[in-house]
Amino acid sequence: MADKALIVIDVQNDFCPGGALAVDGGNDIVVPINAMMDRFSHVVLTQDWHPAGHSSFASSHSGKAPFDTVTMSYGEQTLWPDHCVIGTQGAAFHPDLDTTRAELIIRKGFRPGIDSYSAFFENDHATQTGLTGYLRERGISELVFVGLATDFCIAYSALDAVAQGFSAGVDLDACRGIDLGGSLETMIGQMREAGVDIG
Ligand code: VGL
Ligand code: ZN
Repeated sequence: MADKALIVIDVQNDFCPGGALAVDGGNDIVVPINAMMDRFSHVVLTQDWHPAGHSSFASSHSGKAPFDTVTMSYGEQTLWPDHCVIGTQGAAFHPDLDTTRAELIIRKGFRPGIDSYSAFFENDHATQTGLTGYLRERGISELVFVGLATDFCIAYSALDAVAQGFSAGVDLDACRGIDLGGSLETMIGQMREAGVDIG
């Protein structure tokens, strides 16, 4: 087994049915993801982790509704329902996710003024989470992404991974998407074009 990591993105209660930003079928991928872990020498989990009143929440912008967009200092930002608030049940991992194999848990989106879809960079494409350094120091160069949501956190993570020279794959059977205005097809196309191995 080469130094290959399974990167499990945001399998948290708020992205599963019944959660604040539920992704259709989000809970269906938990068992398949657990089963995949044995095929990898390393497992990393990410957790969307926002303070109350985060700037990506529609409730923080007067007159705005979830899924509207605003312009932030770093560019256009989609607004979301309040979700994954630090320390809440919604921010916890799905109770059936096997977290025992995880060597690292990366939390992202905790700066009040900036959102973070990617596991590597926040949405300004400059603020780093530390994941790149961790993987490089440990000699891990092959990454497979699974989790939620395909067209946001998975796509941004996989695109950043290839841009930084990692080999990156996405196993779509173990991902589910939000699909805002065709974003699922758009982002899958962008990943393919960038050289992400879409399985
Ligand atoms: C995500 C929207 C807002 C994701 C996180 O995990 O894809 N999407 N925060
Ligand atoms: Zn979020």
